[in-house]
Amino acid sequence: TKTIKEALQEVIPAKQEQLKALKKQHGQASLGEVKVEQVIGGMRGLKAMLWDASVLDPLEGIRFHGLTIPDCQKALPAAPGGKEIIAESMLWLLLTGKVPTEAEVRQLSRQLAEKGHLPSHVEKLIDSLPTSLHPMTQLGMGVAALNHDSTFAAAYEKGIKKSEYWTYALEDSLNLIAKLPALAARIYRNVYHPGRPLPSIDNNLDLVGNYANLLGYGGNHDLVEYLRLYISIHGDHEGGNASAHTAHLVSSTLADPYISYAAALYALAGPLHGLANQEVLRWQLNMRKELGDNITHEHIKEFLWKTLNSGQVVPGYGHGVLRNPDPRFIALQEFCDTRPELLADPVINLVKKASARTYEVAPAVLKEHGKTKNPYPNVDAASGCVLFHYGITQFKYYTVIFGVSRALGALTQVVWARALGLPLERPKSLSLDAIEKAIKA
Ligand code: CMX
Repeated sequence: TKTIKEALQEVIPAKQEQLKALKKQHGQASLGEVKVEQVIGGMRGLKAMLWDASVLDPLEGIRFHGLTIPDCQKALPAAPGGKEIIAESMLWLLLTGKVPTEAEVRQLSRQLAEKGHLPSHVEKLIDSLPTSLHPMTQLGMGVAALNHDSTFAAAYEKGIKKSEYWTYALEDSLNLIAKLPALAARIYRNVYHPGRPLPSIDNNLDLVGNYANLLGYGGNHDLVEYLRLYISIHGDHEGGNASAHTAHLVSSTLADPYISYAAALYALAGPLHGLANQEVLRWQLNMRKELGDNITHEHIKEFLWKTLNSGQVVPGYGHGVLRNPDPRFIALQEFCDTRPELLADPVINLVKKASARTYEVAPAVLKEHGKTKNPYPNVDAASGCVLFHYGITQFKYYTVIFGVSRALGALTQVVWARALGLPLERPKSLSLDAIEKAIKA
């Protein structure tokens, strides 16, 4: 059975050749013009990054190396006794472009579990933080402190050839992914269940199986499966999203994978990006508080208008690229729909119903409001509500789970950027006067 490093080593030379030929033969070819509205409008639609592992189509949504979410659900190995995609399968696909065998995935699970414990300085750091500090701030601090043991930083300091960068970037990236469950679960324990003992990592379990155990939910098979699906499909969403792009930018300075991903986590922690899943639940619970449990479409419509008229965004709706309902939202909704026993639970039902009903009303209201280019739900519209159903009710923690997931894609690109020898990212900026001058010229 191949290791992930061996599998990667096999595919790197062809990509290096492809890049070399593209640069040599078509370096001066144009991929389109740059409009003023793109420069002043957050670079929407600007083709300016190389990112191989996933492509986001505005109408169809995400594909990972050409595979849609339903394709991945069919092709990628699940955990023993499970059905959902697991993080290791997705990581293998993202990194190598190949669908792994079951044996390859089990080997990767073991490799990650064996590296899963935290160094004591990180445990001490996390334990010293006030429990009132936002869990995302804590996660970023823990990830940054893991760079104490960066093999990339140590090797760079000693002096290594450029062609060897990727091997150290891979080692750090796998170490980081392996340690995220222990770090994220320690934060959860400290903030919400102080003093509760943390179980040790089981080398026979997959990454998310261990994460669920450490969170204290390992006995809930459905929640473990939900977390596996959630973490796999949140793994990558093209290169331009704020968190992945941040990791790419920071690592282009040859900062090691730990501090590159710590920076990415703080981009994820903004309410227009990953923090939206926390915001959705806060908004949805406020709706319930104000309108009670017998919510009608008319009530939801009024509540939506109240949000919009007070100048706030409707969290969980809209997207920088997507122009249709997010297939990740659909996959998470389907997870619920196939579990009638969950839908029958009154607590589960309340939140799910509220989000499903909002979905029935919000697109028409947002279209009438007339601002957003995409009136449909994104992944965050459903993800937090389902965690709430299963008992993870502390919604300030939700983006941490997203943060465990996004490492899969963002670190894949850090490894590939080193394998392809991509340079420092450094776009040109223009002043308002310079833009005006360029238009007149
Ligand atoms: N509710 C109300 N107004 C919205 C809106 C929403 N859900 N989505 C967009 N708009 C508004 C924008 O604020 C903007 O208004 P102004 O012209 O006054 O600035 C206008 O519609 C045009 O925006 P857009 O081009 O459609 O969207 P952007 O690419 O600029 O922004 C996003 C995308 C996601 C930030 C935005 O849709 C939003 O704020 N959504 C709510 C927050 C959210 O759910 N974020 C999570 C996204 C997924 C993720 O990253 O995890």
